[in-house]
Amino acid sequence: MTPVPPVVTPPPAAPVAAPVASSPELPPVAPPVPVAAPAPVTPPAPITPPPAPVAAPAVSAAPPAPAPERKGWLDRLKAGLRKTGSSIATVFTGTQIDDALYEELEEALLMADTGVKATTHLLADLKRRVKDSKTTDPAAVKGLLADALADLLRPLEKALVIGEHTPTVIMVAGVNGAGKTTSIGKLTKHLADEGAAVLLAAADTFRAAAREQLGVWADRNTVEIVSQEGGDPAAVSFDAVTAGKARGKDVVLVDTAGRLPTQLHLMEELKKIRRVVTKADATAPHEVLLVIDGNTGQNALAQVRAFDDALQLTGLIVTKLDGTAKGGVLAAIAQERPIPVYFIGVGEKLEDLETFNAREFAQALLS
Ligand SMILES: Nc1nc2c(ncn2[C@@H]2O[C@H](COP(=O)(O)OP(=O)(O)OP(=O)(O)O)[C@@H](O)[C@H]2O)c(=O)[nH]1
Ligand SMILES: [Mg+2]
Repeated sequence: MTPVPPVVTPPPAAPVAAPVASSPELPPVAPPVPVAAPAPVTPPAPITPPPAPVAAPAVSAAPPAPAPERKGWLDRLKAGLRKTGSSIATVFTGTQIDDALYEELEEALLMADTGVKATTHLLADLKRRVKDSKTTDPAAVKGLLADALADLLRPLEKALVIGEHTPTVIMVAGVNGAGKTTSIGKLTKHLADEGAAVLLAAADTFRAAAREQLGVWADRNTVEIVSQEGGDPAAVSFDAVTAGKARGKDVVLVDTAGRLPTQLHLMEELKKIRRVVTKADATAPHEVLLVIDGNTGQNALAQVRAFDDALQLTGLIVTKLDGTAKGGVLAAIAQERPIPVYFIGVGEKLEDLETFNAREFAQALLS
């Protein structure tokens, strides 16, 4: 491929202005770039390329213990999933555990986008739990269902680890409007809060507005962005990874344009981005994330399959769970294509990205 001159926009409020690369070549040496984390106390430590990552950030996505601030968003998640919760809850309002209860539950789970396979699995598992515990109270069955669901979802719980590679290159894909760019903005804050230096790559070169949108998130987070007017998305990604290496960034986040899995030429374009990123760094991409809109129902599963087949996904971000999502699709994914859910999106603001916890999610869904 032909190297294309990157347009590097430095963060607007960087305390030490990194020299703007005015030459058409990639910056030859890593300039002392301040870590743009919003921690005011930390002096801008110059990053020397070879030694271990700045704070050896093993950013863990799975929280050891739920912090108090998790409560606020949990309420939002519960509110978003309320419809599912209440339709499942009515199943358990009867006086006995009988076939009618299980039939109603089956219907409610299917309505919640759980899909046939996961629903069948959950019902069989639940019946076993009811039998083993000799439960006779329908209200107690709800708790057993929460256990069954949490167990089904648990394999999706995984921490996003950065720091093993410098930079950790994370490619982000998904259908149009799924929430890719917003999630990248939120993820940038999450990573910066952990002390990681992040570089954004505007590989959605399809629309000028897409570059600008990512630029806004870069500004909000005070991080640098590599973009290019009307360029080739693979070339932008290549430049970004190269720049990330040169500047000792901890993470390079690559935003791509939305596309449907049926648009084969666009899926080929994604594969090309992936290949070209590997040319810039033989070990990259280290993560390939699919962003899915929690409202898309069973179609989300089709998206997971198609993007996984094309790109070998390493993780998912499920967005808009604060809205009208039914939530059951995560069970379907766990059953049929268990790819880790690193984060869930529960709003449009910077802080509205949360790590996924199977137990919390099961409880929110059934609350
Ligand atoms: N309520 C809510 N809205 C969200 C969430 N994530 C994203 N959105 C909104 O969804 C819309 C689309 O988000 P984008 O981030 O632009 O989606 P995208 O996947 O980058 O879109 P394209 O690049 O056009 O394919 C925006 O209005 C976002 O504010 C979320 O977790 N909750
Ligand atoms: Mg976008």
